[in-house]
Amino acid sequence: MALADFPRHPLTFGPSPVHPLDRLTAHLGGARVWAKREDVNSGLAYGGNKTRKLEYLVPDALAKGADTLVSIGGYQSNHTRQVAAVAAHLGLKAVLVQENWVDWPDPLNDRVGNILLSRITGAEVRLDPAGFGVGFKPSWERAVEDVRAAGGTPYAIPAGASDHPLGGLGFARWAEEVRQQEEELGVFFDTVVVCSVTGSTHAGMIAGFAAQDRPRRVIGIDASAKLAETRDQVERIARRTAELIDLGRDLRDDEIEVLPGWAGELYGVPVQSTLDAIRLVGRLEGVVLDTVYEGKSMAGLIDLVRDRTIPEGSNVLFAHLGGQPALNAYSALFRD
Ligand code: 5PA
Repeated sequence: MALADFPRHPLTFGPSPVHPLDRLTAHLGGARVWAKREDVNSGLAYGGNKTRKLEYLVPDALAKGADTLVSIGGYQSNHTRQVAAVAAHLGLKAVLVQENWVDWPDPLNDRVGNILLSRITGAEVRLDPAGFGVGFKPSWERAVEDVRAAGGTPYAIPAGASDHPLGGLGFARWAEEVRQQEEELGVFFDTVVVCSVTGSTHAGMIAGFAAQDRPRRVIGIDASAKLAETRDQVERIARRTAELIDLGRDLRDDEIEVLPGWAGELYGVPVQSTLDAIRLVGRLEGVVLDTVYEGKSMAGLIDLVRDRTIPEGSNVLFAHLGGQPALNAYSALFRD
């Protein structure tokens, strides 16, 4: 089936904006840097990359008669916040398992930011002490069972909506959207930089861009600090998505590129390069990045532009995937 034939339930405003980051470009003195803004892609609780993925899961959930979306993430998960808002928008319930993925000492970690928004939009939030891991968890399976036992019809959405048959479609479509925007802008983005953790954002892009004629480099920056697992997940989902949209060929290994170097030691804990990137882009552009994801992928982009891995003369597109609400749980880092 071609991508265009999959049912899609629009949850976004339309194509997300693309614009140059001219002051950052001048500061770095190399490739021209642009951003495509998933952080402002929807009116549902600030949107973000999961809102795009959910556009393809929602028709499946509705077709199956679901009345409750069940998902999982850390206390400050952006994904579960978007599931909660989408459920509210559709008149469904949401049950969210929120695990202690990040050993972060902020006393309001389980109160402010994303988890606050999930509560406001009506989700049932279940705090769970389990640590970071994007695989299938007993707590999530229990939540699915509980909904069923109470007479509901659950629809299970894995961490980041990634390890789901339709999880890669949202960003395969993103690739097509980029192609159209390039035509309008008269520019070609030879390099795309994207943050990768549960993998289907990056994987969907790989599958989507592989269907286009002009080759480009899609660089995933690992923010999980578990490189091998993230790379496996990206590869698996990219190949599955390529098959699903009838790409007609196998993906080559060199199309799957996840780089380590900016995640630090632990998922969710920023390092110096993360904080430097957040301050730099905030001060030069007025664009806000978060401490868990986008600050890390931007730190990668900055270094790759500086060291000419992304050559001068390139147009590099930074996929801004959202995530700012979590900053509320990191306020102590920005007091000075
Ligand atoms: C997330 C993920 P993938 O998980 O698709 O690789 O995307 C990484 C990513 N940027 C990048 C932002 C702002 C993100 O929220 N967030 C997860 C969450 O629970 O919020 C799935 C981990």
